[in-house]
Amino acid sequence: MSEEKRNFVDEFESPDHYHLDDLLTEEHKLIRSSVRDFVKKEITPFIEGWAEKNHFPNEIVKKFGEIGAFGPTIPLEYGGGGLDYISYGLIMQEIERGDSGMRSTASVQGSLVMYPIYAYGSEEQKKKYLPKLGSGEWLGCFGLTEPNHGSNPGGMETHYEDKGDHYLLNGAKMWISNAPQADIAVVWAKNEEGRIHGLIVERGMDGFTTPETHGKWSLRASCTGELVFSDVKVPKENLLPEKSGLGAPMGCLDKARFGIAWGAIGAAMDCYDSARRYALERIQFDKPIASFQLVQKKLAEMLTEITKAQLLNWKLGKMMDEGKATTAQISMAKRNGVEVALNIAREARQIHGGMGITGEYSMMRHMMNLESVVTYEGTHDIHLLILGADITGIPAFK
Ligand code: TGC
Ligand code: FAD
Repeated sequence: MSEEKRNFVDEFESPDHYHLDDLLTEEHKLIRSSVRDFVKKEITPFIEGWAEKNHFPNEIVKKFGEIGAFGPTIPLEYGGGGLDYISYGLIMQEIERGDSGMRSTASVQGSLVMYPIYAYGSEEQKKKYLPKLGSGEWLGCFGLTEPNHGSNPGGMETHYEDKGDHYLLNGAKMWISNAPQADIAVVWAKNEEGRIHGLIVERGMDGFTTPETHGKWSLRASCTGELVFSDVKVPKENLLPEKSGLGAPMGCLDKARFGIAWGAIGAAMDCYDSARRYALERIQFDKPIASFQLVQKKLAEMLTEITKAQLLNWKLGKMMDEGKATTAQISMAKRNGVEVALNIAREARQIHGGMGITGEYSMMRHMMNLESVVTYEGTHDIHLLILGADITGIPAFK
């Protein structure tokens, strides 16, 4: 399926009111422009059709691999990009400027599948899986959430028993991005002592199925599903040996939440750019609507929030590179980025009037997508509580 939007020209321009490009290296700018060109060619002309038909374009996986969208911070020798965190952020920003679901595909593969194998895996696991994941030959998914345990993953019921020459895995995961198409799943499960470990489960293992989740009004171009394990025999060499406990999956989420902070601002930039153009072109009362103070207020506030978020993201990227970023700092950026993007999508849609509810423009799709982004990788309120615990020293989750 490749229904191109008729007469569609993606004229997106990046707002840079504060000359934040001065904070970027030439390499950063080159990476950003090459991913932006890719998105203009391979995503934006088709995305409304994919979203409308609830279609995940499988062919995008190989293409993402070719442009280095998978695992940008993983070393080159393991099939990653060997880049810094600002580069990773810029790649996520540009892809989500096109669509949050497309960014989901890339950030799950890089931060939630490649990263745990790289950080917690054996040398054999790294050599076996990472190059194929980095190139897009294989697609992976990350199974943490369960039907009865979303915000509270520590309560998970999925478990495995040591059967001598293999582990026997039982349980179910829900709401898993990429699941129906994935070749492998990094699955978090408890052992007989109740300790959480990561296991690599491969498609084709007996008793492992990945039913698709239907009826989503959000992330419609991303595929979501369940992971069901019914007496799945997992070879012992598929256990990630180097880290266990809830901190292992949470460490992956730190990386992915960083990507979301940048990605969401990409969606906001797209909405702002579309609203600015439309306001200048649309005539009411014999004037462009951009000449009315209330429309200018909306645009001025959008640009202010985008600029503030870009600065926050940039500083966070620097701290990630230095290995100094804390989970609470990442929570602040993820929470802020998504809230800013959701507000801007709503305001931009209003500027487009009735046209704003159609697939002629991107805001409605961004807005619906962002309802997932504000929920996954920790809900808006869970990130507030992570910040609250950091500020007061008192966790208020329980
Ligand atoms: P708590 O008692 O706070 O911590 C338990 C253990 O985990 C450690 N830990 C971390 N370690 C490293 N990095 C982090 N970010 C960590 N957060 C916690 C902690 O130090 C402790 O270790 P130890 O050794 O002392 O035992 O845990 P809690 O049970 O009270 O829960 C804390 C809470 C609520 C903050 C956490 O569980 C949480 O963040 N919940 C939200 C769940 C979530 O984010 N799920 C995401 C699923 S994946 C997903 O959504 C992918 S969407 C992808 C896409 O499509 O783009
Ligand atoms: P719940 O935890 O049931 O929360 C419901 C409400 O209660 C929320 O408003 C929440 O903030 C609130 N709440 C919960 N606990 C507290 C508390 N202590 N204090 C105050 N309020 C609280 N998971 C994966 O593992 N892998 C994936 O790839 C993945 N992809 C996803 C893709 C999509 C499209 C979606 C929608 C979700 C995905 N998820 C994935 C799951 C996602 O991480 C969870 O939906 C999320 O963590 C919230 O869990 P829940 O849906 O069970 O909500």
